[in-house]
Amino acid sequence: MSASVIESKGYIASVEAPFIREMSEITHHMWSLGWDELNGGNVSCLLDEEEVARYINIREPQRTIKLTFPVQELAGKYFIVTGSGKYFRNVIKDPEANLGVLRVSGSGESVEVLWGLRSGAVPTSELPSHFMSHIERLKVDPSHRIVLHTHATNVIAMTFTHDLDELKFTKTLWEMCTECLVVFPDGVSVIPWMVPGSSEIGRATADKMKDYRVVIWPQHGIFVTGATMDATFGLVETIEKAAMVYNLIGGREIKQKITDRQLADLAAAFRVTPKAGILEV
Ligand code: 2HA
Ligand code: ZN
Repeated sequence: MSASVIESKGYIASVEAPFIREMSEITHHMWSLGWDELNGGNVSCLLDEEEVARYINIREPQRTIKLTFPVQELAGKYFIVTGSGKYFRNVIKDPEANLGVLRVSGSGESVEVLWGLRSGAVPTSELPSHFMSHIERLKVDPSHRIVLHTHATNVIAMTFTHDLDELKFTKTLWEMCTECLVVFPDGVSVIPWMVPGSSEIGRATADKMKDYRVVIWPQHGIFVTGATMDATFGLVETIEKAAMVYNLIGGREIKQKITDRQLADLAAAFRVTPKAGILEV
């Protein structure tokens, strides 16, 4: 990555800021996995004011962008987000053009651009789903920080051939790799196919986020939340791996599988509580 440093009214807004570096690295990684073709995918991360202020002038916003959906609950909060129409492939080469650091205004009706989104760029088209998901996850998990959307290839493929009932979908994922139940005992949720970028898909996604960290968008991708980039990305990796196994064995004779009794034993051994209504033991 370039070590360029941008002087801004006495502050040093450096692309070496840990939160800018983390976003640059994770988007590059996701692009390398083939999940984020073209401008597919978007990430947002809640930041602490003190951390932002160490690298960026937070007193003089560069411009304000009106939101089509008010987010009073997030007033005054800081985020780093990917830009609308921006390619994950390019973030690492030019973070300032492809990422933005925002503060939600006091009224919750607009965002102030503090850094990045160069040349009039705007935040991700999925900002409604991101912001509404942040609101719901913060209510149930004070350590929540990240919302990540990606076009994970095998998850998308699985939504063509598998029943979209979320309990059945979760059970199949648990059965694909032993690790799955331990990593997401709370399961995955699924919404119907909807037009992306809309407030409607944002509301449907956020509604699921009251009970789940994961929402699958059929024939589109996956929305995942978490407290750290490692945990959030690791969750996507694990689900995508299970979906890959499902797709690899699809249509072939199954000679043995993990039984419900074995899944229950696994949960007991790792002290996790499987989502109710899935295992029959
Ligand atoms: O950012 O992934 O869902 C492009 C998308 C829309
Ligand atoms: Zn998408």
